[in-house]
Amino acid sequence: MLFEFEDPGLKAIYTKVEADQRLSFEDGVRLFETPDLMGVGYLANMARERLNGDNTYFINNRHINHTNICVYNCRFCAFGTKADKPNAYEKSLEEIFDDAQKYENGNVSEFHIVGGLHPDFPFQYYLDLVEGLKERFPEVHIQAFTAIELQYLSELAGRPLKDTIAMLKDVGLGSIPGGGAEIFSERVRKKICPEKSDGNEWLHIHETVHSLGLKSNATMLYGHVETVEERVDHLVKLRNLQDKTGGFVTFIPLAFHPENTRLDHIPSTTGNLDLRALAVSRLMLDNFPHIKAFWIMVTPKIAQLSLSFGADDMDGTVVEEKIVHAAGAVTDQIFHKSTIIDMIREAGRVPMERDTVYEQVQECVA
Ligand code: V47
Repeated sequence: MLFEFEDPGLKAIYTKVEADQRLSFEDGVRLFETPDLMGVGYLANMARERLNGDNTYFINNRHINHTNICVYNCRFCAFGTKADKPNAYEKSLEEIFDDAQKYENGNVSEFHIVGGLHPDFPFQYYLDLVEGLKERFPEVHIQAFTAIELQYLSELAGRPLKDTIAMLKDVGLGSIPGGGAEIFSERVRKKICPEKSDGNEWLHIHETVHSLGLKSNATMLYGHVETVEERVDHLVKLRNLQDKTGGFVTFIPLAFHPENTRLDHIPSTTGNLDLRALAVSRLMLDNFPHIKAFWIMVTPKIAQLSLSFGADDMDGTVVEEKIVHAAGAVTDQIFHKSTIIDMIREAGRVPMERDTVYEQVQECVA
């Protein structure tokens, strides 16, 4: 080993990573706590290159946030609002179909759809949304509705969760995004999102999704009131479910943005924590094929650096993003394909355009 760890305690973890052995809860805590960020990055890069080589994935996609009106009042969220507030909006199906057409004539690989839990939209709205997009854009994969939304839709439909997801799948739902996981710790959920279903329910919903043959992503919201132990516990719970179902494709650590939220006394995350969260995720989630640095969330600069700290995916073109921008994100909302490709190449990696579930993957040659 040529690399010199500043923290000699990381050598034992190096031995495990080199032997492709599973890391323990205590290893996860050490990786978050050690001052040796470069050492953590070195280890994560070993795991990243073993799993994905130099490949760095992105997708030509469009995010759609159909409404910000929400029955919940999560304290970390600046996006959700009430119908009588001036910033409230709700999109009709026709508006959404028009918006979908606006970027590249709808010639994208994925629509990524997430929204508030609207008090009045009927279940039929969601069926028509998915079905209408699929009819108009049959080639586009629809990744829609977080676990929290799915649970709410099942209540709206008055049907068991599994039937509700199956009905959405029948009209064209292709996979489920990773949102709503926040941090599984009950202590933290009580403080930041007391109305939301608990961590076990989130896991159960994804298990149900996987049992229906759909893939999904997972997230972790970090940088608010959670402890290091709670972050590691979150990762271990995801790893356990992935052992059971194999249905997760990508993990995305989400950096908390405090502005305009009821937690705005908390400082924004640092570059050190953003890189570390990605690196520790890569190391702990040995059974997740991909780790995504969502450039909107961590800034394009950190996303680019993170390609040497465990991440192998940069999300995509995005086009329109409202959730993190409501909470003060200063990043652009759109990156053209050529910009993403240049950033990946500049970081010494190989840009690979993918579909949502990495079934069709193509190296960008031009
Ligand atoms: O569930 C809300 C988070 C999520 C804030 O699956 C916030 O590929 C930071 O899940 N600061 C929605 N985060 C976005 C999401 C996502 C994004 C990109 C890709 C994928 C994927 C999923 O955003 C919410 C919540 O955890 N969030 N408010 C905030 N103030």
